[in-house]
Amino acid sequence: MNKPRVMRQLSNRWKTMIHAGIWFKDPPKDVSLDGYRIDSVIQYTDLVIGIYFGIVVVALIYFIYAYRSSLGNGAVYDHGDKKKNVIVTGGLGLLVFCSVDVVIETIAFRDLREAFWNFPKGENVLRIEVLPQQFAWNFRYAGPDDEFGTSDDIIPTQNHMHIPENTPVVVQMASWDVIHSFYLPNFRIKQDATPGMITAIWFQATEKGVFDIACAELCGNGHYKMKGYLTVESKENFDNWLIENAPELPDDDWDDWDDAGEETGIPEEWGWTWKELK
Ligand SMILES: [Cu+2]
Repeated sequence: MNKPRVMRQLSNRWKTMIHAGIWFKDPPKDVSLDGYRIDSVIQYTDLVIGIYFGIVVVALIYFIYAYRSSLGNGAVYDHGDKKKNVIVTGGLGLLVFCSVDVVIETIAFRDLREAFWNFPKGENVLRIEVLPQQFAWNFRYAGPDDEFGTSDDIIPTQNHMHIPENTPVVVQMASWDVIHSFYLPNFRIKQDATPGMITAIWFQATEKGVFDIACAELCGNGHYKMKGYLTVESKENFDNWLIENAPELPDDDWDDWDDAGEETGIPEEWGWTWKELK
């Protein structure tokens, strides 16, 4: 027998909520070189906090039971401000601080140094400029001259980014309007795109496939639909895709492109000179 539609919707909603609640039990598949670092910090935090939470709950239940009211056993009021109480409270606070904050800070800075702030350099690095707008993603590839902001730049269809597998990718981004955040759940990276400045992030795909690009910063009424698609493919397919998306170039004149922005409201020449990273 079919369940009524409302019931089905409700149970689907519950499934979604439960799924969201255990995100890190069943996270989006990690298909990146360094994503495991993020996962391990989160798993460590979850584990330690889970253990402490268990201890607190057990202690609470024990005290509630052991000191429950009974005949001839009145309530005792205690402000907990004796030296002994202060030492125990301070000590426990310090234990939590050292075993959670200090440890994850140490791991996080090691990961930043070794991976996330350690931008790859060299010939094989793919550079992409990203310009989010309300509510879409614009991408730009340097084209044959290897320079951005020139007329041979390759601008694919909005919301579609392609990269080759096993190649380091450096993304620089700026925003056309408000703050957006470039989020690749399967790569465990997220970076704000802020008006007036250029920010950067890098990653490397270890598997082929089509993955989500999400905006992780509430950027307006259409934030929810600001979705893009990242296709990871072989180097050969990627090169073909670039050729397919290459602009037709009558000459080097930007003026020919004046009308190009009619659809998106953004002129085609939005790119900037690549900012060399230290
Ligand atoms: Cu956005």
